[in-house]
Amino acid sequence: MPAETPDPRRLLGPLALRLGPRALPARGPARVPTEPETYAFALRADGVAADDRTIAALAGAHVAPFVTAGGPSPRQVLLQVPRASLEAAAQLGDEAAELLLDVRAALDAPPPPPRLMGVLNVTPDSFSDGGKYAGIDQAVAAGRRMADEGAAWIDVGGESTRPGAAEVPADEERDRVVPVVRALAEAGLTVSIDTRKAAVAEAALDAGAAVVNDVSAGLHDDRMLPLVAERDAVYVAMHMRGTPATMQDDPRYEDPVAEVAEELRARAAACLKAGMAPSKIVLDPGIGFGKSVHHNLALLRRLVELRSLGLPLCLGVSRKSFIAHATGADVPADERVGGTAAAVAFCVLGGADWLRVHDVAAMSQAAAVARAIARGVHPTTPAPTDPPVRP
Ligand code: HH2
Repeated sequence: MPAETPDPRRLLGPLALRLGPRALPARGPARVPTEPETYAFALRADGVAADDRTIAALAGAHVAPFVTAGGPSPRQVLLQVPRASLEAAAQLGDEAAELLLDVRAALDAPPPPPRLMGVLNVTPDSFSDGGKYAGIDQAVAAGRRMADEGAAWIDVGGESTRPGAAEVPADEERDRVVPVVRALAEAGLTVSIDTRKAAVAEAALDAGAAVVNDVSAGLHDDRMLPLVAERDAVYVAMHMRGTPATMQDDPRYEDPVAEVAEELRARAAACLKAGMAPSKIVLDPGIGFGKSVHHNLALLRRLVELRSLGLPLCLGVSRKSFIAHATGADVPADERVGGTAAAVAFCVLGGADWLRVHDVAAMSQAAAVARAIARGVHPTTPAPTDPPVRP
């Protein structure tokens, strides 16, 4: 089954990447309140000039200082583009204008509901579901069950990347995952392979996987990005500082959200440079990977800021240790479902596109309720009938 391509609506980031490597958006798109027919995008000032060729091609477009509460910002500019110019340019096939039109469309349409990625670890030692499946048949049955419960992708992993975990040799990891990937793909499910190694990703793609989920965003293995680009697979690029073996040794950030955003932006640029289409890239801030509890909580609280990256976001909060820390109790991983649901609700409100979860049915419900509170239910959703009153 072909992988669903991520929602193409948040493309301001790739557009800015094309304008120049440092011309990246500081903020997402915004309407200009005084002129309803003009659209505005806040970009980083470096590398964007009023006479930029791409901007100049958009008739009537101009660059102005970005005015914040403290006055015009020297670090940001406002790119203003009349709607007519966008449409005219798009008809001429101007690539940048088409991207801007996608952004404009996004302003009018609510974001789609997030989709779920079911976690299926075929490892002896994963922090939550390690050693859970005695054989391939049990693993495949679990993957099918997650798909029935609403998972769009089944994320198969053969190496634990929990804090302190040692690397597993590629051939061992490959032997763990390939039979499960093949069986799930043959059953018609969309399979994601959770690996840092190109050799494992390649074997999984050959066995029918459609998505590569890489916790190192290509930094662990030089061959990963060219492989994914060449195979035209969907790629989840996750943020991590260091390696699982050492990443929790006193992680430090001045501003975790700004720094994670900047580092993800660099990885997105590397993916594009390797030849991946923007519509095939998903970014993940890597909850628990080289981050303290405070860093994780800040990323979740300020998730909406990562939307300015312009690409779909994936979040993996499921059963992670920050949940136990937040409750102040030593809650075992498989008893963190309630905390996971709370975190999932924040992810939904922050604009997550993908949620990587162990408890698919419960998190599908949590995500639907969070979205309904934020946006209301769709008008065609049937109202449930009240249960009969008991005598
Ligand atoms: N977290 C884990 C593994 N892969 N991938 C993405 N994109 N985002 C994540 O947050 C993420 C991930 C770690 O969780 P898990 O697979 O359950 O445990 P382990 O690494 O011990 O197998």
